[in-house]
Amino acid sequence: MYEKDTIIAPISSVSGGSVSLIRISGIDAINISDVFFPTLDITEKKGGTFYFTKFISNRSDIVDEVMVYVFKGPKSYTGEDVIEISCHGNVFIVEEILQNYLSAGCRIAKPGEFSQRAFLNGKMDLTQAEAVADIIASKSKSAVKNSLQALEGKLSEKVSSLKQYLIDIGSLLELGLDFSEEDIEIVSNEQLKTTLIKTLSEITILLNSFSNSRQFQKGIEVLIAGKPNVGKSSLMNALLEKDRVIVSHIPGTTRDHIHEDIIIDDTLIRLIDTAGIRFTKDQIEAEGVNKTKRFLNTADIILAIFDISKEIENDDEEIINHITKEMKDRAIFVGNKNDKKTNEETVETLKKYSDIMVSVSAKNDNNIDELRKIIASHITKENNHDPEHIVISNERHFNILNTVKNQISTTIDSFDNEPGHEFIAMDIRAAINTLSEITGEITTDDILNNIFSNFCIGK
Ligand SMILES: Nc1nc2c(ncn2[C@@H]2O[C@H](COP(=O)(O)OP(=O)(O)OP(=O)(O)O)[C@@H](O)[C@H]2O)c(=O)[nH]1
Ligand SMILES: [Mg+2]
Repeated sequence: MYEKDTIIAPISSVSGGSVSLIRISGIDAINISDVFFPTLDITEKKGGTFYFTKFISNRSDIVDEVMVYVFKGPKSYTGEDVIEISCHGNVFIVEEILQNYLSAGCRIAKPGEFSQRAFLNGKMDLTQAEAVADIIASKSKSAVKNSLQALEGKLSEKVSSLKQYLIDIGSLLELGLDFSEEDIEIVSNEQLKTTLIKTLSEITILLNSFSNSRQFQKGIEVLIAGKPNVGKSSLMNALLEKDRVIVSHIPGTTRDHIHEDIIIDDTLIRLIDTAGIRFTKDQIEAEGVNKTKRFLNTADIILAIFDISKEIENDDEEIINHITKEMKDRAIFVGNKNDKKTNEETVETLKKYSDIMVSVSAKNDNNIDELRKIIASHITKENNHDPEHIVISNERHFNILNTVKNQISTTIDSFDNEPGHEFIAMDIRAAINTLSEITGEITTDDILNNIFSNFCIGK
C-alpha cells in the first residue's frame, strides 16, 4: 500500500498569510525540483540546508522569489527526500508551483499522506502521527498540551508500560504451561489477578481522562436557555460584545439556535442562543423548542436565564425542574434585567435552587464580566489536570483501551470458574494485541487509511 511516488501539497493556509509553504516528498522530490531552480544545482546540495532563489516555471517564467529547504531522507518529516518551498501567500503563485510539479510527474498528496509516510518509515508511531492532526484541531490551550504530550511519545510510553505488565505475567504463565506436568507453580492465580487488576485500574484512569480532554479538544458548548423574552439573545450579544442576534420585545423572536465562538480562559467557547422554552402550539417555534431541549442534554455549560424583575411563571418552573433534576452541575443561573425593580421573591426562589446565581443586565452590560469569570471558573474546574498525568484525547485510543478494559475484566471475572492457565494466557495475548493497535505495531491497511484520511490535506 505504500506508494513511493513523489507527492506535493501546500502545508500552510494557501492564502490569508504573507507566506505559503509547499511540501514535495518522495523518491524524485529533488530531481524534479532541479529544473525549477536553474541557478541552484539542487541535486548537489546537502540535506538540512535552505536557499533564497527564484522559482522558474517550465515555460521559463519567473513564478516567485522563494526559500527552498532541502531535506534528505531519512532526516525529514516523512523520512523520504523532501523539498519545501516557501513562497508568497498568493493563491495564483501556489497554484502555478503545484501545476509545474504536477506536469513534471508529481501527484497531489492525499489527506494525511505525509504523516502516513512518516509512520510507515518509522519516523513516528501511530499515536504521534494522530497527535499532529489533533494539535491542529485543538480548540484550547489545554487540548494543545494534551496532544503535544502524545506527540512527544508520552502516551506510547504509557501504553508500552501497560503492555509490559501483561507481557511479563503472560510469559510466566506460558512458562508455567511448559512445566504443567511437573507440578511446579511458576505463577499463582493470586499473582495473576493482582497484575490484571493493577493494569485494569491504570486503564480506567486513562479512560476517565477522556471526557474532559475531549471537551477541550472540541471546544466548550455554552447554551443560553430560558423562557421567551427573558433576554437570551441580549445576553448572547453582551457576551459577544456585539449586536449579533436580533433582540425584540416580542416573545418567540429567536426561532432557531444561533451560535458564535468566543475565547474565554484560553478555551474556545461556542455560545448558543436558543428559542425560548415553553409549551406552544406554534409549529415552527415548537421545533426550535425541541431542539433546545436536545441541546440541554449535550451542552457542557448551561446559562439558565430568568427575568428577575418578574414573578416566576410556569415556564420558568419547568426549566428549573428540568435543570435541577438532571443537569445541576452544568448549570449557572443568571438573573437578568437587574436594571429594573427586582422581584425579591423571584431572586429568593432562584437562590434556593442554585448555589450560583449571577444577577446581570444584558441590556446595560451590567455584571457581564462577573458572569464571564464564573464561566471561566467552570472551565478551569474541569481543566486542572496534572501535566505528568497522561490524558487520552483521541477517540480511537479511547475505543481501543475500552476494548482492552473489557477483555481484562472478563478474564478477571472468569477466575471464579477456575479456568485453565492456557485460557488465561490466550486472553492476555489477545489484550496485548489489542493494546498494540494504539501505537500501530499491529494494524491493517484499512485502519491506517481510515485514520489518515481524516487528516487535512498537507499533513
Ligand atoms: N430592562 C431590560 N430589558 C432587557 C434586558 N435584556 C433584554 N431586555 C429586553 O427584553 C426583550 C427581550 O429580549 P431578547 O434578548 O430578545 O429576549 P430572548 O430571551 O432572546 O427572547 P426570545 O428570542 O423571544 O425567546 C427586549 O425588549 C430586550 O430589550 C435587560 O437586561 N434589561
Ligand atoms: Mg432571542
